[in-house]
Amino acid sequence: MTRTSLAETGSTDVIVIGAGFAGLYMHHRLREMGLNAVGIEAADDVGGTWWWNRYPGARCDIRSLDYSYSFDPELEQDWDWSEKYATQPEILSYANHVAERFDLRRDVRFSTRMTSARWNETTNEWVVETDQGDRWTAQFLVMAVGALSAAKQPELADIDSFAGPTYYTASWPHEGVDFTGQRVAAIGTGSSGIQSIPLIAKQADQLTVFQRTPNFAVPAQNGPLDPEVVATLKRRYREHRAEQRVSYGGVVNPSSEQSAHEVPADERTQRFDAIWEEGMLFGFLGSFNDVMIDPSANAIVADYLRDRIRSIVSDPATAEALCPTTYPVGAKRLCLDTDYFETFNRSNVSLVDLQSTPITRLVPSGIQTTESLYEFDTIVFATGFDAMTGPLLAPEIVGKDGETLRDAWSAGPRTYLGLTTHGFPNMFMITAPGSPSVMTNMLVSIEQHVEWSTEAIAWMAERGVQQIDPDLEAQDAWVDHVNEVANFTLFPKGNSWYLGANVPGKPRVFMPYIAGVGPYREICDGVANDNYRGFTFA
Ligand code: N01
Repeated sequence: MTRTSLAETGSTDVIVIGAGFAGLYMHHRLREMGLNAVGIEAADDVGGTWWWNRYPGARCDIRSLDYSYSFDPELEQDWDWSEKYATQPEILSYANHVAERFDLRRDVRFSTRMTSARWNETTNEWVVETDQGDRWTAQFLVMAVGALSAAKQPELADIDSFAGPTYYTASWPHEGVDFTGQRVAAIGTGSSGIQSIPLIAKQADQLTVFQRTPNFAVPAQNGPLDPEVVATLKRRYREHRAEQRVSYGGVVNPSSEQSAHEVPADERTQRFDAIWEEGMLFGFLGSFNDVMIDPSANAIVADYLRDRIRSIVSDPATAEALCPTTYPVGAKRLCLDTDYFETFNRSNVSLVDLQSTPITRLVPSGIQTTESLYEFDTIVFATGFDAMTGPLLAPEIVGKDGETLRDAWSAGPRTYLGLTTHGFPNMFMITAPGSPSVMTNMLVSIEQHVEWSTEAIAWMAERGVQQIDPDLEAQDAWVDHVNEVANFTLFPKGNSWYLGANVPGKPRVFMPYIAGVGPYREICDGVANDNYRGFTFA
């Protein structure tokens, strides 16, 4: 589906950047409202994160029955997921199915990257340019660019000097990679590394994992979905969706009203065992009501998860190196794994702890650490993303008075409700900083953002209003509130991408709003019902 057309110029109602789950639903809603839209997408088809991240083992860490659109009751009845946690190919098939079912590709220019967007104060329009030479104008601009879509190169000296092939999990070759007979290095042990390492280990001759910070991981306990479970859920899917919408994380998980200190140790262990056996990733964070607030409650969960690592990994030194000790559980995103820790018991797998022996540089034959030279045929980088702000700041976005978004956010992102930012009128952002986004089931958050934004557009059309811009005071108050909620918890207590800590020089600001999707939805609805309190219309 590579683009072959010549540069296009034109005018439309809304320009939508991105054709992942957010962009697709936005196109659907806009069409239902009778508005014209032009979509711009860098990939050559729909799917967003699921189009790019094709590394072995890539799968969702939200249960497949939850990680799907709720906007169409027939769609959710017709589609069948095969496993508890869906694989990347299956999720991509779902995105393709939705695009076909609702004819959503029609308005999207694929293989096209937005390079700039400028607000024209005379015509009250956005002027968007692309790397294909297109120039589109529209009253509204929707940035549906994803939160984890700007891959990050690791800061390693002489990174290009390695003579063999290198692969990034975030832009994996579509034809796959055969590691048979190879000596492979994997750098990075976040979710992407933890999912891909067990499968690479099964194929490669040798695998060496370079770990800078160990992560807590919980086994997916994945498997085929029980048809009975599916049928039962499908019978009450509508109620289930309603529960998701008012939940904390966009999934319906039991959460405890008890403090970890109120419960005897053996009862706590039973509860943790049940969560572990169930493969309920975020169940650990809600296992007691103080896990993400009280360091000593958090330490109880951390001790349990470290004991699990020690019980799985045979070599005590390797087990200790794999145990996270420098941050609370949940302060770096919890990972969902299948046989990750077990992989270190294989004779062809070894671990290099970069805390004791950092990488000094790459060389043509491999990786040089302060201690040894390791020689490889191939290197896999699972080194993460410039999260949340990266995709929004990559193009040049220029708002009122010629101010760029990069300047406006030079000390960190500033949004009102995580949906809009002052000085950039008529620009809506889907799952941006200041919204629950990455802390939640993204499908639930995406639907809420798309619905809120399109309802605001419809409200403006009914009143003949041309321009919406959040007030600086409302935005400042929102940013303060987002920080206040975050600082009440332990979430900011790790060097995580939530904080931008993984990108050298990036302002350290806790970006997601962590009060939960239910309370957040109430706030957004309250603002809308109060005639869009905090916004100025022109
Ligand atoms: O990225 P990460 P990711 N030298 O930033 C290391 C979502 N996701 O792609 O922790 C050596 O978590 C870095 O080390 P450190 C999910 O939200 C979901 O794995 O910075 N190492 C870290 O170990 C997830 O959280 C799924 O010290 C370097 C790793 O690279 C988010 O995407 C699957 C380095 C990066 O881990 C990001 O996950 C995959 C260097 N110079 C992703 N630079 C699901 O299951 C970085 N590292 C749905």
